[in-house]
Amino acid sequence: MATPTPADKFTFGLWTIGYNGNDPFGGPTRPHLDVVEAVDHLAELGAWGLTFHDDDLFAFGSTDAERQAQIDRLKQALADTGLTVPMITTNLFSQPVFKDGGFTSNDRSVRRFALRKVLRNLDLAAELGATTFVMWGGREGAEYDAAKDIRAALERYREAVNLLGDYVTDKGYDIRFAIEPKPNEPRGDILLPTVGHALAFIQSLERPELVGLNPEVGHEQMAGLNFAAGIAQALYHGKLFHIDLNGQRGIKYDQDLVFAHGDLYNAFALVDLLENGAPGGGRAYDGPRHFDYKPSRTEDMTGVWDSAAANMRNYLLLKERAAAFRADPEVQAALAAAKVPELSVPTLAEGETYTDLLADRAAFEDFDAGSYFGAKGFGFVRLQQLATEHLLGAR
Ligand code: GLT
Ligand code: MN
Ligand code: MN
Repeated sequence: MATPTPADKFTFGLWTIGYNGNDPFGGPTRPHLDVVEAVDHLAELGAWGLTFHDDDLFAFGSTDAERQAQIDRLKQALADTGLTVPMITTNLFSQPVFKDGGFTSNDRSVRRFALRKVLRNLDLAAELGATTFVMWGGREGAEYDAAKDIRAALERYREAVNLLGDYVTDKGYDIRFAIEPKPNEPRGDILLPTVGHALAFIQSLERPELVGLNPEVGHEQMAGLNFAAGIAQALYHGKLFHIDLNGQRGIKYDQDLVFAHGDLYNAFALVDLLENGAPGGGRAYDGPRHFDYKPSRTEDMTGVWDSAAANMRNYLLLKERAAAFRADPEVQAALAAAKVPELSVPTLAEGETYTDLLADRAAFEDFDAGSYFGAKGFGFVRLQQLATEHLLGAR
């Protein structure tokens, strides 16, 4: 059962398996990975799709002919393997021209260039049938407070996303945007640093229905936040448009480890939420399970493909563990004892108003708050131990 098939909807960024090991302290440790080889290997491993930045597929500054040749090679590889391209994204961070950002650079000409780069990439997304367009604004930020007018930057961000919404609407493209938050790295502070910031920003847009989130495990954890809880809130607002799965161990640089190689408890909670978290049970999110990880630079190409497979296997193993957790009668009893289902009961009865509540003496005047629980606890620790035992395969 822990063998991936396309029905599992596992997808990988070309920049993930294609990461050559380059970091701020040392050069590449692996050769360049060609897109056709990437597609072939992913299909063999049971993945469903490939995602990429424009500059991953054809080098920045390519001629139209060079660009088209790479698009054609990709299309042929997709046709040969059945792999899909459900999402694409734009690189607005690698080239020196974007050193102060793309949509929010202090320099207006850079902002206009960034928009043109994205509009061109939207046409490619439509051509390839991608329905999600991710926007990670890694360079949209600053190191120094006086260097960036944050409110002006947010206004320019808004202007950009509004324009992109007009474009896909006028063109009739079946594309939605997914903003990917990150607190820092490469900028000292990045705009829209967490899920919560991005949710608030989306509500300020002219077409909020076109824009949602692409949260990444490690990015929320870099901010010390609970990723599964953030995903639950994104789902609550109907804004989980895409997801970047990987691993992170604590508040430090962006590790992009294999999924579940970081905070294993939170990975378990996340898979349980995605697979079993719909109201009444079942899948709470149906989109791609997208891995955005970096094979460590210590690994050779065998290690790259082993780590790609490990992402998918870990997801499926956690899915099995989560199913066993939910099916365990002791877990169900512990959930009930902890009153977890009771939180879904509205606090006021149907039709009840604050006037009725004020008249209800049992709710206040006669409510013995001081000794209500007596010595009785909720049993949350017992529930967590049951989760631990399922996670460890002890039940
Ligand atoms: C970059 C970043 C990722 C984003 C990618 C999309 S690019 O690798 O670290 O988190 O998802 O632009
Ligand atoms: Mn990351
Ligand atoms: Mn990411």
